[in-house]
Amino acid sequence: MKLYEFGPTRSIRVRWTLQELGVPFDAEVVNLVAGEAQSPAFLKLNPAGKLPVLVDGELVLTESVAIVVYLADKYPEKHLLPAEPGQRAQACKWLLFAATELEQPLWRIAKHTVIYPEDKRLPADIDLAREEFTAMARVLDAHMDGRDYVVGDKVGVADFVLAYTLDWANEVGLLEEFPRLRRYFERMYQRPQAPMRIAAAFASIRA
Ligand SMILES: N[C@@H](CCC(=O)N[C@@H](CS)C(=O)NCC(=O)O)C(=O)O
Repeated sequence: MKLYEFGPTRSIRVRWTLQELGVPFDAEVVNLVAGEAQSPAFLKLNPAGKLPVLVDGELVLTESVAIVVYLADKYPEKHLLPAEPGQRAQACKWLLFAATELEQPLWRIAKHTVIYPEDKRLPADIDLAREEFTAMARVLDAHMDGRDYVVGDKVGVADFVLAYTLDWANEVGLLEEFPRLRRYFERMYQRPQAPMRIAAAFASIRA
């Protein structure tokens, strides 16, 4: 298996899952800053020009959430997704919640602060996105009351995806009113196979 990745990006979710599974994999850095995701060779792998990409034999898979679900399914003995359909559906729900309700406003904040050229940035959308993130973080925070993991009593890919997404929120100062969520994602990053935190990954690409 080969993971195409770059520093602080969503490829961290896939690296985290691979490291927790303890399976061998190759990794290739695609330097987004240098525009390498737009090279013809990379666009053949992912026409969207985005990371992460996982190649496993004939399978070329994009979308970080789809990749972590694939990996959990490929190694069912590691129990990174519940087998029971109801519990599995809950895990999928939180994976989608992470990508659509939590990450989507974070992505808007990133675009309107650093990614878009200045003349395309909409400062008003930053405020809206912060409000939307906070409302959805409240939902997760209430759910985490009395829980160690987002579903059941075992760690799984939904915890890794949520922890990465909460680390991102923490980087933009959105977790100040959520000490329980801070404790949750920091506990996940204390796991021995956890990847680099986003701040450290940014520092590593600047070095
Ligand atoms: N929904 C996709 C998002 C992928 C994505 O936007 N990746 C970013 C890095 S985190 C990227 O490669 N951006 C390059 C670009 O937009 O040019 C996923 O979760 O995999």
